[in-house]
Amino acid sequence: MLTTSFERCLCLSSYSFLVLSHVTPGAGGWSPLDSDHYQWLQVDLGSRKQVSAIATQGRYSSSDWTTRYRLLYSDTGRNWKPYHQDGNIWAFSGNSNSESSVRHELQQGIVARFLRLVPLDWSEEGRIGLRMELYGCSYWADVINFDGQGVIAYRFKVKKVKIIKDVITLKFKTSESEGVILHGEGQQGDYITLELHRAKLLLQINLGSNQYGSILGHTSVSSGSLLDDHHWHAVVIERFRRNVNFTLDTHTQHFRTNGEFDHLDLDYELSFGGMPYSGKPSGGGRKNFKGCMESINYNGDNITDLARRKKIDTSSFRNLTFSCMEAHSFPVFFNATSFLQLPGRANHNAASVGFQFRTWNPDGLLLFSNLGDGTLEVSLEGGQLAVHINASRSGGRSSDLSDGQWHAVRLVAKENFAMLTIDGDEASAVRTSYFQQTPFPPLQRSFQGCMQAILLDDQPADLHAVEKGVAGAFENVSLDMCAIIDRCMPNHCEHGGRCKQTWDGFSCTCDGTGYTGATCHTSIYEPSCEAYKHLGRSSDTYWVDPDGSGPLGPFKVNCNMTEDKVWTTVMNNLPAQTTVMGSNQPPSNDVLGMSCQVTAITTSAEHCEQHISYSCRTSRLLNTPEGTPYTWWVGRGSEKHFYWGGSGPGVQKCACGIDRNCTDPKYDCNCDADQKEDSGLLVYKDHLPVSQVAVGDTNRPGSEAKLTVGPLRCQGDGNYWNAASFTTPSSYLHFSTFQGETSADISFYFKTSAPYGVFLENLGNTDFIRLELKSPTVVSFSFDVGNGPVELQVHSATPLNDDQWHRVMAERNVKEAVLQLDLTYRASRPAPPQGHTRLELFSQLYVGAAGGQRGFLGCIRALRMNGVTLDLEERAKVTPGVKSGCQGHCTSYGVYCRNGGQCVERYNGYACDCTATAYDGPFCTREVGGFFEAGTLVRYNFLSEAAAAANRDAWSMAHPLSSQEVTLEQEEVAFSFSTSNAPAILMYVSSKTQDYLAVLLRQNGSLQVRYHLGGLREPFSIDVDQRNLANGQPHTFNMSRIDRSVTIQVHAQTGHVDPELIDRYNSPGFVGCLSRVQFNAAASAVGQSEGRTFSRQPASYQGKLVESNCGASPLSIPPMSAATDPWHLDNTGGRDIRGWM
Ligand SMILES: [Ca+2]
Ligand SMILES: [Ca+2]
Ligand SMILES: [Ca+2]
Repeated sequence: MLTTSFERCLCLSSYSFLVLSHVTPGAGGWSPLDSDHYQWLQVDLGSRKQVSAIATQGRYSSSDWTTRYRLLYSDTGRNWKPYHQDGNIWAFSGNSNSESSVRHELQQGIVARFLRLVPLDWSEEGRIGLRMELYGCSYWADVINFDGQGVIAYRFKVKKVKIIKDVITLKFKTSESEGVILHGEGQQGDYITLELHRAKLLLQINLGSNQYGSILGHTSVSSGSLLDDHHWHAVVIERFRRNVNFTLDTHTQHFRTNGEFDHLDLDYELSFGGMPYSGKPSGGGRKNFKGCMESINYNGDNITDLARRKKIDTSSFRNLTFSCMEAHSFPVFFNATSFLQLPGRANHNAASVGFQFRTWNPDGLLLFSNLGDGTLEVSLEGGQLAVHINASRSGGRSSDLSDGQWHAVRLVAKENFAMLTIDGDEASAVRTSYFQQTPFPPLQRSFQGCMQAILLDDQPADLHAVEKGVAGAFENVSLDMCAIIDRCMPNHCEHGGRCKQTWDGFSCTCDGTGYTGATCHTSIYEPSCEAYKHLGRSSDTYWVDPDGSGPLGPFKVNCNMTEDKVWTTVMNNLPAQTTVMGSNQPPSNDVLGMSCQVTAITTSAEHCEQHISYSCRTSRLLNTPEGTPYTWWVGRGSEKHFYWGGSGPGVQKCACGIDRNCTDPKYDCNCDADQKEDSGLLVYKDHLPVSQVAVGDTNRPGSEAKLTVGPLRCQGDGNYWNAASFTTPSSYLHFSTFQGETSADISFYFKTSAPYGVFLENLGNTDFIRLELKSPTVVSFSFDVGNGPVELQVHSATPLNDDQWHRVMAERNVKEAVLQLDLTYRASRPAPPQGHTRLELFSQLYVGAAGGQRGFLGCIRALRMNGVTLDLEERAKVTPGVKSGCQGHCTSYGVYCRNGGQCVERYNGYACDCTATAYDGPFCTREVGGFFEAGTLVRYNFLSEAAAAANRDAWSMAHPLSSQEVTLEQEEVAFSFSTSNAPAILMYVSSKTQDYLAVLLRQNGSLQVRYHLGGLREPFSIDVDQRNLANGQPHTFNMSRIDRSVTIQVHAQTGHVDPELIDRYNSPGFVGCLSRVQFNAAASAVGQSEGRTFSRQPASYQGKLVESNCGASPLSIPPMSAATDPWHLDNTGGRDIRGWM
């Protein structure tokens, strides 16, 4: 066999030296007689040691080596624990020949006396063969055994302590799922408790509560799972004021305590291992800790050492021991193909069986036995326990037993009688005395999980004998260890997604979170109103998530898209004119529900404002510029501000103080002189939103104050248009290393005419992440998290170097990787079930190029990585070869300008110019029309703009005919109308010559078009529709004429109409509604001259005109109907929207 020794050990920073295991001289290594999965090599290090690395070699000069292996460790040579890494039982890659050595640093150091190496795969040419070296250093620690009774009481030197900073470290191991590890409390209501609950660690802390409620300071954080495994777990709690780092083994959680206080005020003592004996009621019947603790350190005091030296109160212990009591539960670990066979009594028709089990799987066969004249089965079915005798069902219970916790089962069965007890609960005992034969055999799914404390006929099963092969039998069972993993801890489901697990993996339920994807990482909402606008949406209420996959949750805003720049409005929950009273000094706080989420909007906006108003009677506002302000408001970052609406930072004034028109010039606010009201806009964006107003002078006799804080209104979204142009292939922008270890999402728009280029890249040692245009039709997303490189590609049907904006979205999480191009192409790949999960990067993030690779030429815009928009524009300003911003948005977005509107390029974006259309609004889709009363007349002047300015009131052209004349060679005329009055002239176009064009309703309501054109001696008229159109209903009129060919459309009726001469006809004025008036919408058709436009707004009108669209239905069809629109508010409830579709 093999000998092992520690020759020496120096402990430097991480590892230094060495455990060596060397081999029986001459044998050249270890090679078992049988090469199968039941072989292992065990090392006894003599005492507990810290092991930091392992190296293996094949057997000397042979074809025997081990290609893959597991590592188990134990303090006692019993109850083994497999080495874990990245959430899995780790399989080390071993050797591929007999000579070269392969070394692995252990990411998670092991402290143990015994190690076992279990070969999983070995040389195909030979057998299992191994030489091994372990590296590490010595380890020594004080341990204390807690018997479930005794408690260590650490008394403070003074009766009350006020602590601003805590550092608490300890290790524990236990077989119990409940127990208080440490506890301290004070009379102010402060407390700190660390305890095990359902085998998870629970830290509860309260730094104090204010008079408004005792619950406010309570903070509870849970960590870990399955901690009742009788293995060591290390805890570190570091607190400074309200900031806490809570570390369990290798997982650290950072959180801030609730409430507003910074000090932990404790009285008298802190206790370890249970609640103190002072008889305070806060114990709540919680169990004391039973198990072992080591190296307990509290703010620099070594508690274990103090206990050993009897410098600390341990009087509650009956028997204090400084070594661990070992458990003797002998766990057995089953996977899907395992079985364990134990010998029972022969020829016996009764059975008594007891065991504990734990599993995540709702189904599995736990026990099968032949009775004297039949069979007995105990199985889990849907998380409930069921017993079958002779294939008959006899009982179960309703609660879920597949919850990962240990559950104790005891079954006594005899002939056709059985009694089942679960978790020692007599109430759950099932007695049954008759069975029916069922035609179907019971479920036969294998059990996956652990069992321990197996009793047969009230005797512990001799599993050592089974292990040695002298009794019973087993297959694919791991004896003396329970390697169950909680795949939901730490929880990879983000944003509150619920984690569900089975034996092999976990899945996330994202319903109602506002996020989607395999780990609920990606927001289903757009980040801003601006983004919705450019998806073609109109003004409405929308959910926005300004930081995307970042931690801020989505919220509702109103988006007003009727102006060139989008307005975002966020309401608050303070009613207008809220009466404030009963305070003679601040704070009298009014929390406005303006959270940090809103701050994300103000950060990216170009302009923000918020109206604030204070109406007052005997309640002063700010006081004189030198005096202490009575009232202040709290803005972004919890900063207090002492200026009022209409004023600005730095001066303690109201609007009237700035404008020098306060009612009493001695004061800078009207209310400081007891006059009515001070109101105005707060426009200093970096101070907004207003989250709190503290009003302080409302307690005098007759005081009355009313506060109104208007909604936050912000304009624009700088993030959406933040762009850079890469003008040389070698140019790039660099940013700090991308932090996306477990989840990474990257989205951006690009526009290029080059056939390839690297969009971005970030490297680690071997890990990397890269997005690239590989060819004109292929976008590639590649990365390596440690399992080897992975590449996803999407293939576009059309070339992507078309100088149009394209959107790329990529996400990589522990479950899958997804790449999406525009809304059309998507590729995804599941992550391997086991292996590396963390993306560890070290280099800077390069955008636009990467070392030695084909750089990107073109524009990149709105680059967001894990919810953070990178400021390409700012970085481009200081980078040669890269320009801020990007030209040419109209090539992509011009299609959004409807009804003939012209797309106009902007430095950061584009706008639609609707002046040559009968429409208005950001996309030229809002109709311009009006309701006409009797005598109302609207005039349009078809002049050049300069001429129009000079002749604004001209009915006809006032200057000599020129090339700027309207020549009626052809027309496009369209409008909607509704009226009940006939006859009427709907439209009349005249010129300085005798030419004219008129559309009129005749006496009987029928429609007629009349022309007088220069070449004709008499006007001609066309009777278009003989029906009475003066019926109050909306009608649409369309007509086009080229020379003498006229096409007219009314109500979608089309036809060529023969011209007919008629007499001149006089009509009274039109009463009704006229809209969508279009006359030669294409400017070139109006006349020959360039640059001629006619105003969409009437040049003048008489009488009363009320804006209306005449009840006509909208012309433009929204890009997406509400039913298929995932962003529409009605559709955010029940639907699960996968990916980025
Ligand atoms: Ca306190
Ligand atoms: Ca978010
Ligand atoms: Ca990695």
